Amino acid sequence: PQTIFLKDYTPSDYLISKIHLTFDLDDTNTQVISKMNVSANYDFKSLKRDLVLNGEELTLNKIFVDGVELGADQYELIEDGLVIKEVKEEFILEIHNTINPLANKALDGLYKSGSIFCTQNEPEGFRRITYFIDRPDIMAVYTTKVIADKAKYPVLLSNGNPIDSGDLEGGKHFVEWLDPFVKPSYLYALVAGDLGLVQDEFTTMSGRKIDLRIYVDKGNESKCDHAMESLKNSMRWDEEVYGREYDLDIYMIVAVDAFNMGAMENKGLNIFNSAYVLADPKTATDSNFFGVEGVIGHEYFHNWTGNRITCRDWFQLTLKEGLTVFRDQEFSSDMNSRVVNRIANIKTLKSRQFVEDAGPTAHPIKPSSYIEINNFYTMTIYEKGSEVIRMIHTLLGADGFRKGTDKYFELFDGQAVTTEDFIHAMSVANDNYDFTQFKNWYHQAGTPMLDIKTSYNEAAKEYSITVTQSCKPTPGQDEKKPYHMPFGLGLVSKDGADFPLKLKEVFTAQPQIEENILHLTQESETFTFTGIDHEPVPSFNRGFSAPVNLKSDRPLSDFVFLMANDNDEYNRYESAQALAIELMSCLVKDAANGVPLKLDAPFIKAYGELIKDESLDNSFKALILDIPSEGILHQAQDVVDFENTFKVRKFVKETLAKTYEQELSAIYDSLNVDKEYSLSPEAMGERELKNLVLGLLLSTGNSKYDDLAYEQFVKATNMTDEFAALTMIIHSDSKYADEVIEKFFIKWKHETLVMQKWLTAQASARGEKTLGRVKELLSNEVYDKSVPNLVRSLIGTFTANYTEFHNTSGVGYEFITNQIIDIDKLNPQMASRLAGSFKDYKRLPSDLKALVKTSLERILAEKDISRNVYEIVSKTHA
Ligand code: B3K
Ligand code: ZN
Repeated sequence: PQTIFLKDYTPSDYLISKIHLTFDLDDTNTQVISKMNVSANYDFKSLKRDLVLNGEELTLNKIFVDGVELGADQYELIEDGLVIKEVKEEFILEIHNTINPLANKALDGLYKSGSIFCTQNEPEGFRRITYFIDRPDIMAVYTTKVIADKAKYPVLLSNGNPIDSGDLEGGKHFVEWLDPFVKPSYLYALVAGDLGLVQDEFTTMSGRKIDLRIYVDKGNESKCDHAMESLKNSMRWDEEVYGREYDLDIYMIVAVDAFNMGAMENKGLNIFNSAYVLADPKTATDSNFFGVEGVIGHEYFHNWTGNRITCRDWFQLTLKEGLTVFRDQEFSSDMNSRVVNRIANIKTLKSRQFVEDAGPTAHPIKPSSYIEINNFYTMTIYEKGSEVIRMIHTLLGADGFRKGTDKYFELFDGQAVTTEDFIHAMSVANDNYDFTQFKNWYHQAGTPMLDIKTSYNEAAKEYSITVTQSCKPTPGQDEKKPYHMPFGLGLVSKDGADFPLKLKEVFTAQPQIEENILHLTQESETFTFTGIDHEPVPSFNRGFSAPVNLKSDRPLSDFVFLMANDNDEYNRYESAQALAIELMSCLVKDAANGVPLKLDAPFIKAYGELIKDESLDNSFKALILDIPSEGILHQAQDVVDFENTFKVRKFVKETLAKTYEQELSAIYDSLNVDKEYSLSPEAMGERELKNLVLGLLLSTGNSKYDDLAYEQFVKATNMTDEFAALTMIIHSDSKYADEVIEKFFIKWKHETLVMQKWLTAQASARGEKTLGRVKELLSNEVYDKSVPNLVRSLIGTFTANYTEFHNTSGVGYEFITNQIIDIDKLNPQMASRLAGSFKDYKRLPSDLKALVKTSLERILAEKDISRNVYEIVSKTHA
């Protein structure tokens, strides 16, 4: 397979300014007619006269140029497209082709999800619908006429506004849509089905009424309230915070079950994975509700950051994704508890993006090459991309950032641009702020490490910190230049107050400190603060102002102090985590060396203080009491020790739970009261803490808590409590496990989103029988390997079940290898995500490494593996 390089980018020779599409829909034989206005992009004399169009999985029927049909010598079908020979400077190109939506299991282009026709065209799906210059810098006005059987497909949708409709012979009907805004092909969408509709209205800041529509499978209409509420909140928020008003008269969302990712921001016609639309208390957990709000917001915010201004090429993906994730995170923070949301976002970043940045597929947020662009919809492009935008926000301040986005919309509306253009707008709107060094974040991969040394000079009342930054080599990048980053700092006095920060000397033109944020720019630099009358406890990287790892010479007692006293709530959480990681990492070594495990007494005490602290918000308390995950602990290990990490985590939970059994039990009882269900942050916090506490109680091994969990399962009136109990009962291997698996199945087998949870709970259970169970579930009536959500729930979950996937017998690897090969034949994007689960290859103990090597080589030896899987597996193997 071929590698594509950013440095090879050149603008297209030809442009397409207008396109009219006609679809006559049929399961296996859909007729597509595309009529396009094509013109030279440059001085025609200098151009090659062959027009090259992309096209995949298409059957070509006819081609017309300015109304005249082309003969066989006037065009050529090539491997991935079509060449029209000897074209004119300007002409109308009409192409007739046929596609087979039912056979499309890659879920890219036009396909069927159950009985619904739908599309997914980002990044390169449009070429599976018709021949086109399928790249985001070709922006056109689209008109679509959809024709289909009226009884089977009463609802026919495309982008923009409906302009015509009517009945046709043979029981068919049509609707014609016009989207007045220019857009790239990846934002094109079409939907046809017999769908239920939920409607509402939003009045914009200029007083326009927008028709809001959510289309779902009939019967699911009652599950759309939260999505609709979230949509209206998003629209209002983007007006208030960014001054952005919605532009079309109608905004549609369609929910489908078979979808490769969360959702898609097609202009005026978002298509969503049903998991991010449908939610009611009986079937969705609190975290599902959060997910709906976040994804609805994300797709809505794309209308300005992504659609009105799009990417010039796919190397710029973070231009729209990093920025839009930042916007959706801020939206969620404004709708819910800011600190809880921030902690959740950082948890995702650390547990998933940091791992990516340290592994075989590490890449900068602006990559310089790819084999398959679908492999670059990553945690790095999205989540690290968002942290980079957040740093710009921190550097410029909220007002400066808003000036920057205003400038960005002013300069680039209606265009396909680059990350440089974005930075340019930010800079010119802020007195030409110098981002030269900051741009290293865009082209360097890897998570920077800050090594911090501190010293206190009592006589001079001065406190110094020396920060040395480094970043390990990543594939293709041996040397890294220092980053410019904002570094939140607090110097906490013994009574818990912050010392005012006053720098002794200022040595650069750029201010080095603003609002307790230091500007780090050098490989190593020392900051000295004056007027510090006793030795403070430093609180580093407050608010997680820079996405980095930290190492310092501070004693563990500092963490204990900060857990209780830091004025930065995020760092209270972070200190608890850091302390636990430190101690648990030592315990993992002890376990490996056969040393009996013993938990540090000051830690046990500090943890108890948190349990007893009634001033803490329940959600925050649940987060801070949740000890670091196995995945986080693995990051601190040179060679990953799956068994002992699992064992230590279990030991720590058990020790803490046994020590504080009474207090925990009291918390459970106080929260386990009959109350009317509510989605308020308080009510969600209560459920979260209650379920965390139940998990701790179960780890004591006392069978009375098995009964308690069972009681919660049986009595639960909402999915949060029901699913939490189900999972804990299965995971603690309680005597009720088989019974709850069966009961839950019988109760919910007709709700696919709930069955996804059921699969997840089983595939994440520890113990050797899990793999057998997972294999059995492959043939369960609710499982279907062509539906990505089901594959993620069963197979994807198993790959994150560390002890079973990495079982030393190799059976876990063998199973996943077979699944990757099998699923790749249907859905390469799904298969390549699964292939990512071998990312720890280089850090595995030698016996496991040998097994993974065999697996990787077996996949590479398969004939016809997709580019998607090839890229991930070959990079992992390299
Ligand atoms: N832009 C889409 C992602 C498309 C992924 C294609 N493999 C969803 C989003 O980020 O909003
Ligand atoms: Zn996005």
